[in-house]
Amino acid sequence: MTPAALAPARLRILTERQDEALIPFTFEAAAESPLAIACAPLAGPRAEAWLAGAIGESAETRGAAWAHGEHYALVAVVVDEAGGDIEAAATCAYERLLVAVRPSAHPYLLRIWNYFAAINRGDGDDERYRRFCVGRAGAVDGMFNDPPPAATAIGTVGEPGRLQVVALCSRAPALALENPRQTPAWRYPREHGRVSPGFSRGAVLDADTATPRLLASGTASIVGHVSQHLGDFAEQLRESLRNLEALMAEAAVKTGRTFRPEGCEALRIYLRHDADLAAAQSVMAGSGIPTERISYLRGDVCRRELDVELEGVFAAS
Ligand code: 3EB
Repeated sequence: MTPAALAPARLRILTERQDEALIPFTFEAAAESPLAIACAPLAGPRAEAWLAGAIGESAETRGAAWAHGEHYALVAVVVDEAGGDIEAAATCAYERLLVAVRPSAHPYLLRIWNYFAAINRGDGDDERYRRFCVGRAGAVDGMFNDPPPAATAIGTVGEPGRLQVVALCSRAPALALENPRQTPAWRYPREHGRVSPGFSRGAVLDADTATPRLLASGTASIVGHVSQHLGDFAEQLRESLRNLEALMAEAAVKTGRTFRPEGCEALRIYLRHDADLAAAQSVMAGSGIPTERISYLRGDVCRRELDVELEGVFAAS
């Protein structure tokens, strides 16, 4: 084996709490920490530890958290939605994020998670998710869109109050991926809002090492740019899995490595309705993804007609 093959992975994810994690995610509906995802855990692991070697410095307060490793860094911000103005909150959060990240040793944004309540409230262009997209687009720079990070945007329960943005940053860019079955989100037609959502379908990290990781963005039952299987939960989940398979195939084309469901390190499945848990578990039983790696969370998809979204990390084999 080459020395590179013996070196520890730059990034790896364990589905449990680890004190030395760069990003110690927990899933708990009522927590205040910038790294606690406010989606009720329905089944599976209640934590993800994103490990990235030794952490040089870190800090956490009620409104922000950051940590610096060698190759990767974490920046998280929580913004109060003054008067429920999600557009202004998104602009504020992304301005704060870029101010912290761009002049740092880890200026590249590779993966972003966005959480806020009542994501589908409001109609047409006034829907809160669409206003979030407008606010985000107004705050980011040219580097953000070239290419945009992999991302998730999920609705939490309760009334509008806080916008939580968590970002994985790096010294070096990742390989951004699009899904051949799906229209790039940054090219969505006008019917999906005034501003196209700024995210890539996935990213391959550490493609220069023996241990690449594929990070899949929030993936739903969308083919082209059109939502599929309205009202059919199991088929929506199967379509999301077909999108995930297509993304893995695309990652293989771009890297010359293989990505398989069995290589999944962590998967989050967001369900709009708790009652769909059993159906989700039965579909996932045939997916090849290790059951013990799957966290089922209560969360609203940003398209009101869709009931499930998944995201995850896959180690190359
Ligand atoms: C979609 O195709 C799915 O706005 O950052 C997934 C991942 C989705 C990220 C975002 C939105 C975002 O529109 C929704």
